[in-house]
Amino acid sequence: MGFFKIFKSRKRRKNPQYSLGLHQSRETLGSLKRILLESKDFNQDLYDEIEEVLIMADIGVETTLLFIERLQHQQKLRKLKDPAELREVIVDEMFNLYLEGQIVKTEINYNRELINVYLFVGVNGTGKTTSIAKLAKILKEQNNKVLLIAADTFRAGAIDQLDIWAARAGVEIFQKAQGSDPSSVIYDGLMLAKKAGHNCVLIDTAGRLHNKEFLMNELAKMRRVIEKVIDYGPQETFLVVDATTGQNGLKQAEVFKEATAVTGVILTKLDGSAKGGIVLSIKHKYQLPIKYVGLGEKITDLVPFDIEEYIYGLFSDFFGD
Ligand SMILES: Nc1nc2c(ncn2[C@@H]2O[C@H](COP(=O)(O)OP(=O)(O)OP(=O)(O)O)[C@@H](O)[C@H]2O)c(=O)[nH]1
Ligand SMILES: [Mg+2]
Repeated sequence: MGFFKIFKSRKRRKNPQYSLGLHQSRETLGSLKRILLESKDFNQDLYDEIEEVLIMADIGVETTLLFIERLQHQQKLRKLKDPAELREVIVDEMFNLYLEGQIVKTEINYNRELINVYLFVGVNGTGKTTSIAKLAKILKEQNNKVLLIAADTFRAGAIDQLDIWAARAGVEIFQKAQGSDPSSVIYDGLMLAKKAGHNCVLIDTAGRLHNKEFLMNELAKMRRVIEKVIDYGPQETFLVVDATTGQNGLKQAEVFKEATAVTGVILTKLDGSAKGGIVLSIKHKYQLPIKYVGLGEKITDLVPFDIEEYIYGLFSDFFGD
């Protein structure tokens, strides 16, 4: 049985945060329903229209073309008569596309016995600092002793901003003066964590452009410092991507992947984006798992990525409710 039927029959409880957060993307992809219901047969115009919507939803040209091929293949295989029947195929194939390839592990790497270091990187303004606060709160509620390290010593106000978020999350922060070498802040912060027994350390870094060589080199240095203090290195290096920047945002993924060993993506601002299809591009093109998604500005608006909730959130119109 495909995902569509399973989901329909299971009557699974949906997470309302996903449905709310994805409303803009759902409007984009929701127009597929009208296109399918209004089409009389499977002609090229129909597939062109589908293609246009998928590109608008930022699934990306490459992934969209592959996706359309799969729809056409399934249409023949399942001997479909009515374009409306493609709703089920679209949902099933979205699911398949996400799941295939490398194993998709969405939960974060975590070991109760170790100091878990999470490094956050990304371009300016993507939501690194906010996501750190949100994740800190989640980890704290799971009874971890959490420390934030303010290694964005570059932007004026960045340390104070993290300080405010630390207070909101109810966790501790390690900071030095603005302008300090970020690697030295990380070193001292990790030494403190070792001494004081923090088991989760979240490191905020300055937003950087992926074409600024010196900033990218700095990331490599930060990593070396982490490995010096904690020989197994960071449990995760999260690339924080702003969903509203769409495919442009994704170009960063490649460069950041080269500069440092990115282990997963935190996709923010999905609530303000009509480009929810970006999830498929990230997985299909860059083989990076999405670990969390940001669905709003509040401290509780970070949720673990869940492909079922996500596809349901995008296509709930297709399921008839
Ligand atoms: N709607 C919405 N806004 C978000 C989300 N995540 C972050 N933001 C907003 O995005 C803006 C930038 O967030 P920051 O956390 O400061 O981003 P940053 O990556 O740390 O920025 P720099 O340190 O300047 O590189 C803030 O106004 C946040 O409230 C989200 O999931 N949804
Ligand atoms: Mg920041």
